[in-house]
Amino acid sequence: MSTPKRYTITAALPYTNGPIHIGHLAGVYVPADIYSRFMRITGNDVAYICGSDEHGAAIPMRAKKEGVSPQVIIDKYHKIIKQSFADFGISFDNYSRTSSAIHHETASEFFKKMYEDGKFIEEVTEQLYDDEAKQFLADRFVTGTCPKCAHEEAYGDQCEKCGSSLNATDLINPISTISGAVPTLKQTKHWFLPLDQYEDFMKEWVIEGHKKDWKPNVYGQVKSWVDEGLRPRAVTRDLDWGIPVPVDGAEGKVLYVWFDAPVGYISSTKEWAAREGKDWEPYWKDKDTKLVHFIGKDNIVFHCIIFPSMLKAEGSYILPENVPANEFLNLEGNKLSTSKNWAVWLHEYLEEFPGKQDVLRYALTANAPESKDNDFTWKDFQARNNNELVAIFGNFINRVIVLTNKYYNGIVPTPSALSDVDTQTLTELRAYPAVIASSIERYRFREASQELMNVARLGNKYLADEEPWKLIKTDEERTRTVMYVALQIASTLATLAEPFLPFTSAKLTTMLNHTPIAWNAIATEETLLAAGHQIEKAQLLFDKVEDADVQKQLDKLEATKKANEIANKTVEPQKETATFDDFTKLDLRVGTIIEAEKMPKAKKLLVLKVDTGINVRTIVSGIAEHFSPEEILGKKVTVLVNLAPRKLRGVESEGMILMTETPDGSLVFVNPDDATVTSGATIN
Ligand code: B3M
Ligand code: ZN
Repeated sequence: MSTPKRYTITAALPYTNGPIHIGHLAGVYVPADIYSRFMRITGNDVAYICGSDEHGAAIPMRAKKEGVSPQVIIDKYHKIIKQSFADFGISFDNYSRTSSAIHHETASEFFKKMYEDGKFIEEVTEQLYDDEAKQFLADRFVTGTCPKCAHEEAYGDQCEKCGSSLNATDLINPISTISGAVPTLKQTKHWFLPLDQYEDFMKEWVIEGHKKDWKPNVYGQVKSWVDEGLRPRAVTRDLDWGIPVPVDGAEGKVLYVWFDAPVGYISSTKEWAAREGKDWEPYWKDKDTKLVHFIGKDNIVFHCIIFPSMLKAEGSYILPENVPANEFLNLEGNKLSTSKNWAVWLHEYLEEFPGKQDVLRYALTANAPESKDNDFTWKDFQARNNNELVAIFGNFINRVIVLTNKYYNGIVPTPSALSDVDTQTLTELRAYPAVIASSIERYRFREASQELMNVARLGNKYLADEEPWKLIKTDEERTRTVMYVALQIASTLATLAEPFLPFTSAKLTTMLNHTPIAWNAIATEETLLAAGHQIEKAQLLFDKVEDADVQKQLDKLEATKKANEIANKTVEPQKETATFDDFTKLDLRVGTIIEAEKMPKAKKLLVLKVDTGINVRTIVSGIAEHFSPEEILGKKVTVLVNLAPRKLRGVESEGMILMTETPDGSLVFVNPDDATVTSGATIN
């Protein structure tokens, strides 16, 4: 067993401007939780740290939109997010919040230390200003075209498409997200972190120092930015929501959210250590501590360049050992989006799939966007559950527990001499802790989850080959040995599953009625589950996800898509001005459809007989894909009766029936909603 180490493991602080969804779990929190749980159960000293990120523009923007204070927003979503993490077994040692006093104090001290050590450049520069809103524009208060990748919705501090860190004045064609106005330039003082002075540090620490052990998607991104040349970054803002800048001459200014938020990891550690009666400093200052940041790819620049430069500048902190950022998860082929409600929200998932936290943890891990963006589909979710968790893992465990209760009243049987197959199977079993550990230690959680499933496959195959349910009829002694070996595999699964499937591991531990063998002992311990031990009755670990469950989710997303179409429907611009004379030329009447039939060989056309009050006339209308002839008989409609007649597929059409359409493109008649109006009534 390797020498125990101290790990400070952080997971990106979620903004409290909305709930969290499957993308957050897949990208950051499940991998970080697997890593933290694994490090804990293999004997290391772990601080798994997180908290709510409660400053930044997104929060006051949402508060203004909802007509409440930012405090109302952060209190609401801090509570929802914290509960979601707990519901999914995300085992933080501490989940704090950056609105806390200990964080304001820690972030202020951090800034002041750097300020007093002369690590900032104090400069008056021209910044974007919204003359209507009377506010400087930075971060999400301004969008424009990214100068690096031409993404048209880049923010003032970062482009989410290419991840580049930006100054608001870099944006091409900036627009205020407050008023929509084109910003002007106005002078203001800020304190800048001179990142250009940290290029050599970055080259030595990352470009040379982490070439081999950082994930290619992370290393490559950092190298490209360092190669491009680093520029000073303002670490203060002209805002009223955030941590006041703790130096003279900074009235009305707050710390930039990406200066204060990473320091939130430190303040959350301090809060935890105080509660646990520990010293926090070794977790952030002892050179033997391993600091690992779990983030999404859009946070790479902040965790690999800006925050490490701050730590280096402050001078007393360790630097991250690794930043295993994941790429993005998409949902059914589209980018996850809070604003478009295109997401599977964790709190809603649990309402619709109660007790299936581990199923989602497993499906998201098995399909995690570790090296490229990946797509979550409900079909894959169903397959992972039904074909792997139910059919392999659950089936194996259920057979072992049921048969042990049936044959031996739940007592682990005493084996006779092991056969070659038994020995081979147990040898394979004992190799898995090291195999899975190796994948986890290299941040390959997809691979690790499949190795875990291979342990269940090993057990399933062993039982299927040995068929104890038949053997019991002819060879009781051999059956005892087979069931003993199967129970060793089941016990090992309880241990190895814990980081991935904590709820399942707990259920299995209850069924086996024993503390699972320690991860590091499986390879060498002679007995994993002792003969004579009493296990409990079987309980189902997993049940099937039905097609109807999947369809319900797909229908929900379809409804979201339609709602977005309605919300985003662009309204046709007004036509050029018509005079009153132009209007009086149009003769609009109420008409009644008295006959209707399909136009032969023309799928879009219906031939109608319409009583216009003046006469009954034929009108050909392109509504056959929206209405059947039967359903429109007797309908009162609006008719333009003096439109010049024209032949359509050989049929003379004398007029036009006025229609409009719904956001999803269905046609609707424009008709009088008063039944007493008669055909021929003029419409003015
Ligand atoms: N609040 C999460 C995000 O960018 C951001 C992480 C902060 S970690 C210090 O979505
Ligand atoms: Zn860009």
